[in-house]
Amino acid sequence: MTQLTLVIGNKNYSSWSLRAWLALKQFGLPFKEICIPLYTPDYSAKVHQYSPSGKVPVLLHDGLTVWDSLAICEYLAETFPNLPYWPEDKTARTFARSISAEMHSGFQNLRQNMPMNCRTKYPGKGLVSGVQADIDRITSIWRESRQKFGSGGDFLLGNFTIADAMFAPVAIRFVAYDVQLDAASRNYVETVLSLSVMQEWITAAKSETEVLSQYEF
Ligand SMILES: N[C@@H](CCC(=O)N[C@@H](CS)C(=O)NCC(=O)O)C(=O)O
Repeated sequence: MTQLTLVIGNKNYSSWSLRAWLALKQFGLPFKEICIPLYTPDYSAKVHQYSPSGKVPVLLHDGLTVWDSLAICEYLAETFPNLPYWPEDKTARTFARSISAEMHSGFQNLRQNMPMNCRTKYPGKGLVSGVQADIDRITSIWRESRQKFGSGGDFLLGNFTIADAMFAPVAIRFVAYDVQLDAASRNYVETVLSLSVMQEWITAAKSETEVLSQYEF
């Protein structure tokens, strides 16, 4: 197999990087990792060596450059059709794609006010106007997905799919900010966080030393 290379940011803060990293790791694809710490003076120059958008994550494979987390996930699904990146059933797949896109394009209030931080706990912080509405929509998506399509396993569509990779950073946020959740959502958060690859990411994040004050309270 041609080498896969994933360019990511700090594991402690870069939620978009986590999504693409999980999509590779959880499906057992070997890849080389290049980490560029975010917002250092030479960050922009370094990341532009790989990414036309100047953002991480970026996947390099077979002479191709794929940037943006969802495009990377779709590229992996297309390139490795034998891996169950999306559910086989069309109805479930359509739902999975829709909620993945909704996560990718939405929830700005939650993303801005409860930035991902694997290292620190900020219980009760960030719950400003608009954030609870994002939390309510996310937990409603999770409940609906589990109820309609989740009978084959503990993830949103039963088995782990791209949809779980897209929502995984939210699980870290909900624990970090001690967000009050219904039982089904709490179970789902536990399922995601107990994945060994999630623990691997969180352990690596905790060993990082860079502190980005804009993501701390
Ligand atoms: N929509 C993009 C968002 C990527 C993104 O915003 N990445 C952040 C790090 S988590 C970044 O590189 N920021 C650098 C910048 O905005 O200059 C994706 O899904 O990959």
